[in-house]
Amino acid sequence: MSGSIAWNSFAYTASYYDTVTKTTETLLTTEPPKVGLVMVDTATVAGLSGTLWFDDNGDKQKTADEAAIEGVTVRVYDGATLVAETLTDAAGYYAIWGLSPNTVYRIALDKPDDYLVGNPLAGIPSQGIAEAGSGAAGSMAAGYDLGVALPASLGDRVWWDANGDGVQDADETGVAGVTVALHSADGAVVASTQTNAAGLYEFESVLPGDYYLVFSGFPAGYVPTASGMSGNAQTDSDADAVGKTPVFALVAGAHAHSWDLGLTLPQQTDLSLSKSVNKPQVKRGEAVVYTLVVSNTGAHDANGVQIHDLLPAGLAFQSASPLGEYDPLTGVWQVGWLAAQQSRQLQITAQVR
Ligand SMILES: [Ca+2]
Ligand SMILES: [Ca+2]
Ligand SMILES: [Ca+2]
Repeated sequence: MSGSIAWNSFAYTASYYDTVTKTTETLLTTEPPKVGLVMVDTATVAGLSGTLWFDDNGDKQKTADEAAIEGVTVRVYDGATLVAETLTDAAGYYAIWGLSPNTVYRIALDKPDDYLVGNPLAGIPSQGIAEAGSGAAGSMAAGYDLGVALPASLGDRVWWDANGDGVQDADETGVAGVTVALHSADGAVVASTQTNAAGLYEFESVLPGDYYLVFSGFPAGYVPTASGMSGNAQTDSDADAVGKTPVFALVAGAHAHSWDLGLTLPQQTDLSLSKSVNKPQVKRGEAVVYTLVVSNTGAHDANGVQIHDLLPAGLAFQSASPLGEYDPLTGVWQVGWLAAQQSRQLQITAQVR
């Protein structure tokens, strides 16, 4: 008999009931029954095999930098019945032989111990149930691979960028109730949430992959502030003018808590200018001093401020204070940066021609 091992026979006495003669007969000693282990006949069974790996980038492909998972218990079920189990080797490979041919089984990574701290799947949610069809008798169906990934999280804060500089300053507060939608790179909405009273939001247990965020539902009148202004992911804003971030890669196990949005009131005409003169009437040849005061009465710093004030032909420019800011030929006062609620003054001294 081929395919057999560990056969043994031994002395015995036995009888059997013959259904034809309807008598009890004693077995002949020349035909001993055999006991022992039977090697399964490879012509009547089939197998399943595959590989387990950490799919760090969530693309369902195993790339060279993604590690195999050794020592995971792979179980095969027929319906609810566990029919076989084995461990993955150092290459993450498993193979289970002795299954019925042309049968659909379920493969599961459902051994609780595997998910405990220090074990191969520690920190990963129980998963990996897949249908697997065995092939023809004598075949090993390959490719039942399972990529698993530690979930990632991301967040962080929508804030009121009071001074409009695109940076989360220590005295700037959060904005509650802003909607944050997490989209996969293909545009589908994966999850949605709102910022809390502190302006914070978070998505937990996100599978690795490529995503972008869309912020919406801003308080009336507010618009996103400029992105990338601080050079520090923790304090900058990350969305464009309509509240959408670029697509970013979220890797397995990452905690990407630096996706922020600054909201600001649009720049408005909040500069005022006053002009006074030191004497109401002047005579020819006298000096006269004009005082110009520009005030930023808005909530935002203003930059690139210019005042145009060309002296009339009857006045000859003499000096301006502070020096270097006023050009008497063009009449332009270069104020430059003017912080919110601040004023600047320019004095121009001229002589009556
Ligand atoms: Ca991958
Ligand atoms: Ca700011
Ligand atoms: Ca940021």
